[in-house]
Amino acid sequence: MTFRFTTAGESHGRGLVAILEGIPAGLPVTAERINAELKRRMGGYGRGARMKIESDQIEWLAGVRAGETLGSPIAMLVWNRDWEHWQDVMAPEADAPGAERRRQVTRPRPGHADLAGVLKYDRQDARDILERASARETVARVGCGAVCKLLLEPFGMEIGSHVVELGGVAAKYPMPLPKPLNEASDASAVRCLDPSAEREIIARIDAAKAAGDTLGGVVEVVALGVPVGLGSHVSWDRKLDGRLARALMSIPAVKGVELGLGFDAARRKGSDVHDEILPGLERATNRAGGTEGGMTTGEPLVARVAMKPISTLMAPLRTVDLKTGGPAQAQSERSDVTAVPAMGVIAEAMVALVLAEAMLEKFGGDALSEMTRNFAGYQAQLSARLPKGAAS
Ligand code: EPS
Repeated sequence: MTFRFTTAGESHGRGLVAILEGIPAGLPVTAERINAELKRRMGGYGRGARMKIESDQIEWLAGVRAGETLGSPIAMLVWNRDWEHWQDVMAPEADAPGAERRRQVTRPRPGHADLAGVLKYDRQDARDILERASARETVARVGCGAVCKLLLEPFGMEIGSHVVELGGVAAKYPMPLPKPLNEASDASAVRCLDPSAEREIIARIDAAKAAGDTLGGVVEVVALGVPVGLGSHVSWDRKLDGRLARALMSIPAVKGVELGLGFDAARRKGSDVHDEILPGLERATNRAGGTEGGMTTGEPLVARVAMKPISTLMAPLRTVDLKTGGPAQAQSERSDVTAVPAMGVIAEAMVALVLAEAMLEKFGGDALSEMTRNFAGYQAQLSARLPKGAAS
C-alpha cells in the first residue's frame, strides 16, 4: 500500500495541482463535496482582499471516472483567478536582456521564509521563495484532505474544528461540543463557539488591521468515530501522535501542536492525567486526546494547533535591504490580518490525510469493498473480546 500526496503551485502562478495516491477504487466522490471544503477554507473574518478575487473550485484531471475513484493517482487542479493580474510577474519565460521584473522583494519580512529561502536557494528576488511559501498552497492540501474525509465517512468518522483562542481572547466553549461540530463553528465569522468571545475577537481583528498588525491563535481539531488501534507502538515513525504532530506542524505559521492535555499534562500528577478504564472498555475521561502508545484509543482524537501572527505587517518591522545591505523596513503587500479560522479547516484536512493513511495501513485494499470487509472483520474481533452485554 502506497499512500502519498503532493502539491505544486505558486500563490500568484497559473494554479495549484494536487496529486493523491493510494485511495482505493470504488469510492464515490463529487467535485461539489471537495469544493465545499475549499469554500470553508476561504472564509473567516480577517482575511484580505485576495479571497474576494478567488473562487476556488477543483477540476478532476485523473483518477476519477463515473463518480468513483479508480484506485489510480487522483489529480486535481485549481486555477488562480488572480494570476490574470500577475502574468508578467510570474511568467516562466526569461526576461529580455536588461529588463527588470515588477514587484521584486528584496526587503525580507521577519518571520517569513524570505531570508532563509533566498540564502539557501541563492536567489536575488525573495518572490522566488515567498510565492511557494505562501499559504495559498493549502488549497491543494484541503482538496486532498476532502477526498480523505469522503473515505473516512463510510467508516463512521467525522472531523471538525473550532477556534479556541484568537488575538489573545480565549473562548468559553460548551462541553460536550455541539454535533455536528462544523455546522456550529462554520456559523461563526471566526469559527468560534462562544458568541461573546467572537465579538471581542472581531474587535481585536479590526484594531490590529487599523494598526497595520496581525494576530495568531489556537484551533482545536476533533475527530469522532476513530477506531481503536490506528498507528502503532512498535516503531517511532509508525506512532500516530508523532505523525499527527508532523502533519499539523507543517501547516504554514503553525508553531505548536498539543494532543489532549498536551503541555498541561506535564504539570499534573499521574492520577489527574490518565484516563481510567471502565467496564465495556470505555474511558472515564479523554485527557490523552485519543492516543496512547502511538495508537488510537477509540476515544475522540483532540488536537490543538497554535498559529503565529502572519508575518506580512502593514506597519513593517526592521530588516535589511538585500540590494544595498542597508537597514530598511520589511516589504509589505496585500495580506490577511489573521487566517486562524481558515487554519482550522486546513488542520482538519491534515488530520484526515493522516487518518486515511492509517486506515489504509490497517484495512487497506485495492477496492473500498475490500477495505470495508477488512474493517468489519476487525470490528467483529473487537466485539468478541468485550464482556457480554457491553457496548462495542
Ligand atoms: C498570503 C498572502 C495573501 C493571502 C494568501 C496567503 O495573498 P495575497 O498576497 O495574494 O494577497 O490571501 O492566502 C491565499 C491566497 C489563500 O488562498 O489562502 C501569504 O503571503 O502567505
